Amino acid sequence: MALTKNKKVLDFVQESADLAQPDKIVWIDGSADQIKALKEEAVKSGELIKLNEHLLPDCYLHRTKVNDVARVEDRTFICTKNKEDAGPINYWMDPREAKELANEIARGSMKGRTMYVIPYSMGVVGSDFAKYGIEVTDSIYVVLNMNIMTRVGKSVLNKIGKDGDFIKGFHAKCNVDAEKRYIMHFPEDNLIISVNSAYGGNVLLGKKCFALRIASWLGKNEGWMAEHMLILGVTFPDGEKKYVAAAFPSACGKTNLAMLIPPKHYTDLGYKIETIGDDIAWIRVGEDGRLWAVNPENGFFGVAPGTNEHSNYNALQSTKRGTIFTNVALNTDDMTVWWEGLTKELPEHVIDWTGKPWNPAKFDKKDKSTCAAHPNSRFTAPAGNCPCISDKFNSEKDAVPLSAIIFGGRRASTTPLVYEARDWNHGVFIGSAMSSETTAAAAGAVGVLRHDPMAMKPFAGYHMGDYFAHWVDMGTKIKNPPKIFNVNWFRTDKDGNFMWPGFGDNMRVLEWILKRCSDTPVDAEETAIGYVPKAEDIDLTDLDYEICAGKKFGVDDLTAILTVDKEKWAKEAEELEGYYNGTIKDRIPQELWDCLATLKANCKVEKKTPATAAEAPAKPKPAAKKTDKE
Ligand code: GTP
Ligand code: SPV
Ligand code: MN
Repeated sequence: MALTKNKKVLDFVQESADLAQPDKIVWIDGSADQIKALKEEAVKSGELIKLNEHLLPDCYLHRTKVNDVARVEDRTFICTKNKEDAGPINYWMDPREAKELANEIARGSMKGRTMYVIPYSMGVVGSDFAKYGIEVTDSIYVVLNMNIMTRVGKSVLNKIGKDGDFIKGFHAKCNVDAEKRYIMHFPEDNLIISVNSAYGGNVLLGKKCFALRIASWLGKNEGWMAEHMLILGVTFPDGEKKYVAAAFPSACGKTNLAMLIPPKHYTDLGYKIETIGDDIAWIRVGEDGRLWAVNPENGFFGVAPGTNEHSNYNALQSTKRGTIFTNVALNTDDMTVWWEGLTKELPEHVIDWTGKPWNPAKFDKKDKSTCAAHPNSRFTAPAGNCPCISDKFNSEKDAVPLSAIIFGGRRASTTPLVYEARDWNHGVFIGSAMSSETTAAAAGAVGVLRHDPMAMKPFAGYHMGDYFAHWVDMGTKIKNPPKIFNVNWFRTDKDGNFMWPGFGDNMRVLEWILKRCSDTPVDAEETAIGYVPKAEDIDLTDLDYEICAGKKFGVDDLTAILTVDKEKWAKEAEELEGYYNGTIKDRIPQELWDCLATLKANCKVEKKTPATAAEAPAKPKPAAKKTDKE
């Protein structure tokens, strides 16, 4: 029975049913009984495998089709009336053609099936930041994941009320045909359509589709920001708390940084980290002229491989109950889960992510096809499970004020461990200049260096140049802006070893960042690219990291990864100029051209004080660089 009298909701559900022709419509009320019954049904049909109730209570394993294991960027479309509005970096389709195509694919596709209607909230229901959505889907997996990742149920319909607005989301699994897979966004109609997938970011429509692509569009028009950022809080030994947001591309360390456990040296001093979010931040300007952020999600859709007790204890703990695992391996000895990096020893009796027995003897770390778990296998875990979740996370009023924004990516060379922007616009420039090696989070080649401005390349719902301009414009509205930094945990030596320990030891960098945000900032070195720490100001106490066999990390190694190589940066600037001049050109704000000119000038001449005067950028050279390994 329909759970609302809202005509717009009822019309959307009816239109969806008329198209897909399900046998049955079930409204998700969010009750524990209903969710329990759906889990039982999914176990019966084989869609979910029940895991060991004693070791992993209320946890399940799901395997997707092998052609459906990640976001599909080349099948993701922004469907605006004007192609220009979607911009050159997004794939675009005419909205009328897109709807016709989707209708053709989805027509009758739910025959013999049930269509579930999921009312959900991004943000705490009823809070100032909250926005609501209705997703219809024929997948129980989607219902159960949305129930973890968002706030679901009747309370949402009550808030939408009799004529409130919401984002419409239509999802039909169809035949999971990769050739007919489309993830379509209609920002002008508050509509998302997803067909022929049943995987994560393609189908949990509250996440990337709504909370980033549609929300970034709304944010531009309404004066706020939707970003691919984690949010964390740091408590200092004297009890003071500061908050930080960080944008890293997919599978580049947001979940890990958000749940970081500081080295013992720091916990002994009294430092503490709390998590507010690990993937998405909605950010507004507060009355005090600072930026305030919330995490609109209610769970973590985290990367499984590499997660273990030592690398990310808090994430692992989060998966111990009420979790759905996707495409990890099944340990049949005790019906628990396994993935590469969970334990050093390889378990013997394992079914791999495709459902076949796995032979540990054939496992070769360098050959992903021998892995038991898919490299983009994930856990969907309730945020409330996380041992270090912040008390601000679920509170109706509490956004958190940001002291710092951090950008970062996977860069084998060039980019130092950390550096600080000279001011807001320079920070925006640094974000716009981000490049990172691709990961398994999206279909396609892995390890290819590509531009991923602000980690939003796959997620900005409109023209990238206008998105940059929005950032610049926000800067004019923030009286007390956060400082902006860039980090790189992924520098490698000539043998491909990571030169920085990363994970918990990133606390050492975080401390420097926050010391730069204090009223009496620690000193820094002004370089061609911004402010870089003096090596002695990063605390290496008790750091015990072996870069490669027998070689322990020392101050020299720190100095090496803090060095700014002007020659490399001159090339970087030239390559960036090619990117700017490529497709975004006309809509790149002048402020960013000025920063580029400054960077070029700083890298060219040996000067004590870096130049700040803008020079006209030289004629473009097309971008050619494909890999970062030099
Ligand atoms: P999405 O959920 O895809 O947006 O990813 P994310 O940014 O949350 O990435 P996540 O924290 O899950 O990290 C993904 C991968 O990066 C894992 O394989 C981690 O082991 C690795 N990683 C994270 N932090 C570090 C680090 O500090 N150093 C190194 N070397 N690897 C890291
Ligand atoms: C990402 O790819 O950035 C993710 C996973 O966080 S997904 O939800 O699939 O987009
Ligand atoms: Mn993400």
